[in-house]
Amino acid sequence: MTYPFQLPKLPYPYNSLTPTIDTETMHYHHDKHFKTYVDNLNKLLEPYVYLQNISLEYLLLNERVLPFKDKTAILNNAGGVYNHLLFFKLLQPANKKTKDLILQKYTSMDYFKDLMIQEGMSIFGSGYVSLVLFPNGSLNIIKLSNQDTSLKYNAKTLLLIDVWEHSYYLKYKNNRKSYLKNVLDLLLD
Ligand code: MN3
Repeated sequence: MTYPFQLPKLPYPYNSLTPTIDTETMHYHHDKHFKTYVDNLNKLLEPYVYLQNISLEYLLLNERVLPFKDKTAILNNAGGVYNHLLFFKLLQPANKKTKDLILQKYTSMDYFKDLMIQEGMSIFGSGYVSLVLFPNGSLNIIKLSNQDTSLKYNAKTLLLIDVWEHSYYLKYKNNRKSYLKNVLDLLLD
């Protein structure tokens, strides 16, 4: 995936996650918020021809190649594109392998969900709570601030939950905890 980046189609119908996530939130989140990251990234890269055949992952992992003036904006928007790609892709019932790995380490699904909720609640401001598998086989819950990505860990992302307010505010208002609980039930039941 390189410049010009395209907004991918949502891999399932917009209404398929109701009542956990309402259709309007899905439209705003995918068609407006995600699209804005894609559009902004393209706008930022437009003047820099030398960055236009570079993959999203490379841009995020090699900030030394980025122009000083636009470095932060490029990282924020490239991170937004990378995270939303994963977020929407993973916003479906998890596969059996992921569930087995969770049970192996955490023993009980409810216990694991509680840990994810605690971590998600402890993010100050915006970000993501994620379950990643490190190359050495260790499974860990990590928190990502704003549009930081897990790329630096070279880990496989198994779960990724957006806790920016735009992911829940229309339906859940300020109740991030209830959003987290319902999303975890959707992913892991
Ligand atoms: Mn989002």
